[in-house]
Amino acid sequence: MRVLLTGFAPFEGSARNPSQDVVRMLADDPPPGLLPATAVLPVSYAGALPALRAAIARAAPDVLLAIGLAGGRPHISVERIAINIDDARIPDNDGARRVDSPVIPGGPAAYFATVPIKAITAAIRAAGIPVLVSQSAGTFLCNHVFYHACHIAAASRPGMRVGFLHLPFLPEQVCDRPEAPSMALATQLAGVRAALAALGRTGADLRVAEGAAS
Ligand code: PCA
Repeated sequence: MRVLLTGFAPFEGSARNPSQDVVRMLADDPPPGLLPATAVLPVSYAGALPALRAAIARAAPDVLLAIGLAGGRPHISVERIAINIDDARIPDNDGARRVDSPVIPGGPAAYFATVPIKAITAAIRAAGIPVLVSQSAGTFLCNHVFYHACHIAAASRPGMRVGFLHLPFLPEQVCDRPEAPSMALATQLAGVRAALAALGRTGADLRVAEGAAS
């Protein structure tokens, strides 16, 4: 199984992004039997897609697992759905801001992740790490890249499965607001390792409920 892991650069004034840290650590110390290709994408509407395309062309992956930060969530999120909208509270790292514009004009309203999200969630939970299936990857660069990745798979790489994980803040990112939830880097890394192990084990997904009641 050829795996491409992507993370994102820091954004919104922070010096860190746990997705970048985790991807770099997995490049340096890959799981047994898996040599993932890795890339850190810029938090930039102009730059993210070319970087993603280049990484996919280089790696020709069977599975693309993209990873980003969802600051404020207390758990790892296994994203179910990418939607065709950019609508951001903040500008990207180039100062560009998008409000209510489609990621791809004329594209489908949404794509579902094509990795087994329930099996991944179960594996992360079995490792003792807080995790939920998430029904929204937001409407900023993470959803933007997730949508583009799904679109590339649908349009030209039918063999490539696509998934997205959102990670919490690192403790170092919330020192000055200790009420904000965070998760140690080692725990985040263990969660992504558990997700990769699940990808290696399963093609079909588990049929267990994870959805929200409201
Ligand atoms: N998180 C942002 C963009 C980059 C990242 O790591 C998001 O959730 O859209």
